[in-house]
Amino acid sequence: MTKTALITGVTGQDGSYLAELLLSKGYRVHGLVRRSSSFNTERIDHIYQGPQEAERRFVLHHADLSDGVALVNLMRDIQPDEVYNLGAQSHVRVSFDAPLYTGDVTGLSTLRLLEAIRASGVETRIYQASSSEMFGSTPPPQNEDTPFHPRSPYGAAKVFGYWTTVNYREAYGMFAVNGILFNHESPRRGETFVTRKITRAVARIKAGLQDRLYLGNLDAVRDWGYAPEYVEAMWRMLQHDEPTDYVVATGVPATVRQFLETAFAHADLDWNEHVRYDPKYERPSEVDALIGDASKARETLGWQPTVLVEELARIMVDADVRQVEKELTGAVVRIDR
Ligand code: NDP
Ligand code: GDR
Repeated sequence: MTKTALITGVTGQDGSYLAELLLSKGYRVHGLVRRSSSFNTERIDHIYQGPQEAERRFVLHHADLSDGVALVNLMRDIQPDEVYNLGAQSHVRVSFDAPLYTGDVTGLSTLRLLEAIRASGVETRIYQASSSEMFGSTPPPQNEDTPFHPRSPYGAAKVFGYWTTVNYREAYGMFAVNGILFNHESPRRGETFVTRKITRAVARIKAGLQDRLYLGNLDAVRDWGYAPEYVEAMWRMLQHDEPTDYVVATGVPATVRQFLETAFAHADLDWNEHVRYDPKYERPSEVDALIGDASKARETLGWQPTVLVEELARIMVDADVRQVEKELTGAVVRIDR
């Protein structure tokens, strides 16, 4: 029987890979898209199916996570078997500038979605995109039993979403799970996250379009994995017999500086000649080190990462070099901010 899924945040990095994965498995996929004055569907344009198409399996709906009534209506109309809540204001630095907005969209919206499921009476499984940022200042390695100590409005909002999900599982018997995902990147990563900012700068410096790259803290340690592999873990969590929470990570630490070195070296560039410090990119309180222990996901779901940080940096540089070439030949028109 064809399964139906609803993805919030379908236009984002993870949402686009997850939509591809579910479509490849024969799902009917519904995606929530928020209204924007400019195009925000670039990552899913290649799988778009218009309303005229026969047997359409990918359907987009305009809605916003702040609109609880719209969420109830969507649940009632779509009757999904699985819901993936990936929508969020997901930028940690920005969450210090827009804390209330982030608390609402990233935190409270999880509750809105869970209530929409309850109010509509739909029988569905739900995945909540929880984050390693919830661990904040608790030292690594971090696993499912590690206490949370968030260091940003974003991290605190994700803690609210996490516990709300656990509560709906305990209170109402919902199949509701948290994937506590560590940083995962790809050529589709938003351009203001540090990995993509770096790989895009490498490609532009190589092409002579840019000379300087301004960054903040280079000492932060992160555990960077490859996004297409991480959406596979999300799907596996909802196929398991028991609803429970999982850490998803590579277990391999690297500093921002090491990522820089690998990315620049891959293009035969010396990062020291191009990178400058700008305090603007520092956070009021930083998360120093995140290194995940994903033993539970490996043992229970059989999930294991294959792309580690150095290969990831090379994949992203290669993709950005191709992207800049396309821009230069006029195949893609874009404005850089
Ligand atoms: P992105 O920032 O790439 O995507 C976020 C998505 O949420 C976009 O589709 C965005 O729409 C949508 N969105 C934002 N605000 C609203 C709103 N008010 N109503 C509806 N949709 C909204 O994030 P990622 O794909 O990287 O991450 C997916 C999820 O996983 C997020 O919840 C993130 O916080 C979480 N996460 C991510 C990790 C990572 O390393 N990538 C690690 C751990 C957790 P639009 O395209 O219009 O902006
Ligand atoms: P993070 O990712 O905060 O871990 O959140 P980001 O790439 O923004 O920062 C990683 C580390 O790099 C340092 N840094 C910079 N960061 C940015 N964005 N820009 C810079 O110029 C810069 N210079 C140094 C940061 O201080 C930080 O230590 C991501 C998001 O996807 C979240 O949604 C997700 O939950 C977590 O990963 C896990």
